Amino acid sequence: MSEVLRVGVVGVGIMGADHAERLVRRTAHARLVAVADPDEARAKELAGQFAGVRAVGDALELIGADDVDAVILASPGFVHEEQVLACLAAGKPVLCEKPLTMDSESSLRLVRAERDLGRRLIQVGFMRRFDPEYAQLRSVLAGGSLGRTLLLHNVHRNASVPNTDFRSEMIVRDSLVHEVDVARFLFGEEVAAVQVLSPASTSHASAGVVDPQVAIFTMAGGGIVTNEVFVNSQVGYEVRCEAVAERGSVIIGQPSTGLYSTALAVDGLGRWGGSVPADYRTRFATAYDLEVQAWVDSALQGESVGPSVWDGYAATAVSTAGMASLASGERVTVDLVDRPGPTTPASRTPTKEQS
Ligand code: ISE
Repeated sequence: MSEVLRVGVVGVGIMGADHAERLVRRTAHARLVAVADPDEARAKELAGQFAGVRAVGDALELIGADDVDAVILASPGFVHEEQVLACLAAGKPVLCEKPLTMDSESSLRLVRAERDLGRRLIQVGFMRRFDPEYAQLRSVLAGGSLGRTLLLHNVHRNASVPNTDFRSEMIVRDSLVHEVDVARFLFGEEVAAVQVLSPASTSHASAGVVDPQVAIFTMAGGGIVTNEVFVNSQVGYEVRCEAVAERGSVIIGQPSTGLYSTALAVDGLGRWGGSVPADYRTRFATAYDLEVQAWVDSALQGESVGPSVWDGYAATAVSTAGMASLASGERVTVDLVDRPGPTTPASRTPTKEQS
């Protein structure tokens, strides 16, 4: 391939900075040209870490810039709708971090906007689909050797979350949404209903915040998915998934360091083991790298891969039902419109430079 995709990153928080670094150091056929954030000083600080990258304050200015071929949105979910629409209007491929938007209606507007455009430009950042273990699990299940998939059991733990302004719904919308996509990806069908249970909370959560939460999905075909999400586990980042099928089960995300490591602990006894990753950037580093590389390659080829705007909408619809269930404790049916017909692949991106 002899072309380079010139990329702009919107949002310079944890994921924006991580993607910027990835584009500069580990992504082939891509060049980071600009970063945008309303906090311009922070944008400048990030841009300053790389040669030839400029900082702008206005996301829409970055999206419309002539030297930006494609955009990664790592901004907060409540600005995604406007920014994704601007990418569609400019005809630019966009990799939008999850959640696609904050509610079903706005996600559906994006499904319809892309359909009206007539070509796929939106990829949603459900990176677990690119994780080698999840991908392998899916091919085992889809291969059919274990028979029909009946159950999934997911565990999703973060060491901690910032306590200021954190609300229980954020566990559903920002964390559980990954399990929603995993369930849809592994079963190959929609989530029909969701119930979110509120066990006793850890003393490490802020007052009034329900943490951990247990969510139960009923899939369209009748399978059940159990999910524990615990964002103040104190220990580290743990993501595991066990699939149970008619003739066997498969577990992914078990700790394996490849090393058998020993050390002397404070009590004077020897210990063996490995370490728990601190956060998702470490645990899913390979998945993020593969996700962004696949996005860049597909944008250059005028094709489209990975989770679509429909996947983003379907996940938002489950989160919307999940937040209602968190409030009521009841099982809530997921409200999804009929899926529109397929859009054609993205046409070639308009401006490219030769490498
Ligand atoms: C965060 O936004 C993520 O996407 C992480 O993968 C998840 O583990 C975390 O709980 C979310 O807040």
